[in-house]
Amino acid sequence: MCRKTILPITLMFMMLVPLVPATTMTYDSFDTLQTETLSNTILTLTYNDEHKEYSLEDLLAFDQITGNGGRIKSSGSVSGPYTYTGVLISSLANEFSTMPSHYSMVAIADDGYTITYTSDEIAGETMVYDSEGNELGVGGVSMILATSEDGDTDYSGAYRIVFVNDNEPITDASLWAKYVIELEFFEGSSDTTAPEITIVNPVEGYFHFSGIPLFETSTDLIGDTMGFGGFRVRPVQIEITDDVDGPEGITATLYADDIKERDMAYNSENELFEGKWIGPALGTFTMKIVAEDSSGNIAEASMTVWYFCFVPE
Ligand SMILES: [Ca+2]
Repeated sequence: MCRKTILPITLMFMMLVPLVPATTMTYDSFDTLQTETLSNTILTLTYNDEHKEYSLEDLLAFDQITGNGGRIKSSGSVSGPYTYTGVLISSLANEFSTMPSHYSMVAIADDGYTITYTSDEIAGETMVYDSEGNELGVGGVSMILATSEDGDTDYSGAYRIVFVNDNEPITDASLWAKYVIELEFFEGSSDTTAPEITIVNPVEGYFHFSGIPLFETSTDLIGDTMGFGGFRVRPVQIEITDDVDGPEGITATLYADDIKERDMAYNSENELFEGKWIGPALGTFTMKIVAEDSSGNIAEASMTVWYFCFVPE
């Protein structure tokens, strides 16, 4: 009797032994599965130190936008247009319930390269060109993170930020971040640097007739910089540069003794902001220029000008 019962117990024990490594194997497989899931992450979204990770499948679960778009380099060479499908950047921003209505973004590439986007650019307010590189105007395009180019999810530069619509808009290649792995959002603006202003006209220390600098004044005159007949034929001209904004993102205002003279307009031919300073007045004025970028950073530049004009506006 005794020997008969031992055999089944021994058999049962022998059967149990392989179960131990089998259980370990199950855990190993589970770890591998988890690692694979993490390495499937193609995009991280960051806002206020909160990170969210997305696989391609996750991105494809968003509402998809399909449109056409090409890019133009500063050299003038055009790539595309191609057909892109992807997710609106604003849809990605909305993944954070606390995202304010006004936000900016930094796109980070796999090599660490970054591109900063203003809220205007995220809303598609960027210059659109035709296939010849001629400016057509600002806006009318959607900014998306493209999950496919011409139907291919494994395209060169994936995943790119692109600007598309139903036509064939061409936009600045400098805004087409490629190999993007992370989008970091900021409340308001990440741009805290004011524009830089260079006064081109009037020319300091010159006598101007109707705005045209004629000759250098000698120091015993009424003022170093003199404007006779206002700045009409040649307006007040300034050069403004900004770390983030192009001219369409900049506003410039001309003041005389803190009284607003006018808004200055960008002249794409000489790439200067211009504004006439006209109307009857006589005396020494502080001419002041105030420039503001799209993030609200303000710069000022001023010049003392002896001004005389008797012609009405
Ligand atoms: Ca700036």
